[in-house]
Amino acid sequence: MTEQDLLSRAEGVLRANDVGEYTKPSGRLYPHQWNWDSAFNALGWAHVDWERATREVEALLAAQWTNGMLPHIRYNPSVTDYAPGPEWWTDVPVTRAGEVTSGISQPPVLSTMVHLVGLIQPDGQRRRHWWDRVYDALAESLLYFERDRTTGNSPLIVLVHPWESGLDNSPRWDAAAAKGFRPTRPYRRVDTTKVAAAERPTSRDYDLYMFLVELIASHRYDMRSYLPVTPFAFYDAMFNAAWYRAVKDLNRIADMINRPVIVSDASLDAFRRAYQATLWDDEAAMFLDFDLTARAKVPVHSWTGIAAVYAGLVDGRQAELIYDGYTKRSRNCRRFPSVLPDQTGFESDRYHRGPVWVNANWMITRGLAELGLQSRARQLGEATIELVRRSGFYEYFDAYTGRGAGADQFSWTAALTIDLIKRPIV
Ligand code: 9WN
Repeated sequence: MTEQDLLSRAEGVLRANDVGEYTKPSGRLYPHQWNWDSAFNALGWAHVDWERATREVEALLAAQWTNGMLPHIRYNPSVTDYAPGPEWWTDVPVTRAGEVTSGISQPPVLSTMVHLVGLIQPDGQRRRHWWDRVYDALAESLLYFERDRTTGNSPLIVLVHPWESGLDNSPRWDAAAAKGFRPTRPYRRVDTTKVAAAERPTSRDYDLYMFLVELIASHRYDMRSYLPVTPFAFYDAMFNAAWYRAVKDLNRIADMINRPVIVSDASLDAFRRAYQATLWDDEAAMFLDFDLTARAKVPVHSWTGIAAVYAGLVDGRQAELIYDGYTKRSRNCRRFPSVLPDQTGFESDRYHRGPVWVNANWMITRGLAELGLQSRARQLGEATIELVRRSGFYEYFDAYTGRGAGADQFSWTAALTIDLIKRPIV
């Protein structure tokens, strides 16, 4: 298949999942609008229809809460074949009447994507005008985490639900799921009627997800009252890296449209020092998540441990050390597995427990290039395009065989493949 064919197929996936103002992550499995999916999808759209990219972002921003939080799902009220539906997230404090959303957020990559989408627009005036229009909402969405999701003296952000991590059934959450929490009400699952149950989270995982949904809703989404009592509170290394990078990118936008920066350089330095001091692990030679209830690092080595490369939270030397270590330990895998194959809980074809994901590869590819590690970035970018060319636009890929799994015709796989082809590493 030529590069041109791959590009037009990728565009076809976005168009097939396009429902006007937002792009479904996949036709059958994920019918609503998801936060970080839409951010990645906007970047793909920017290369083929720039106006459409801006609409994707603005539709997501319409779901913003009065406290600034951008929810992880913006429900489409006319769709009912997804669970859990909005009935589990009662009385959410949306800014716009009529919006229906979930009650947690997702990795905050949106400002980074908005920065890139803007740069793709050749007309400087149009670009700045758009940035100006979305700037305040983006700033609030990032400052929310500083205001409501930090605790004690640490500037690091607390994750309150596995769905928030975007990597729902990562073995990093196994210890929490093993505690046997269950919701008080029965719940239904729709996901396992659409793709193989063996590729999805287990019922024990879902018990934890639904228990936490009930707990968060019962605290009326007030994290100050929820944090002291929840059994699930983590400094997630990828989530925090995404926030740091988003703030830096929004600061760059601010500079270009003459707005005040949202977080000062001094605060960013303090964040970087806290990230290194709290999450770095010498023995693992990567970053680890931190469990606030156990007051200990989470001993699972996964790709979130190298997400600092995406954020520029490390210099080139430390990036090389982490990335090369990860590559060496997964040399018998496709590039690169979401969990290292020597870890307890690794499963090569189950969701976030080992398969290769295009968004993770894209984030690390871009991060490597920005740190000056061009040849590694080029190799990873090319391996990612090749995987998609051979296996199709799947949600994820078996870490050993590269077989596509989960949802087919998955939007961000298409969107980010377009970006990898259109903006090659130089
Ligand atoms: C729950 C949409 C989302 C992604 C997540 C991925 C998966 C949802 C689900 O799908 O999560 O939010 O139903 O399993 O884990 O990263 O945003 O593609």
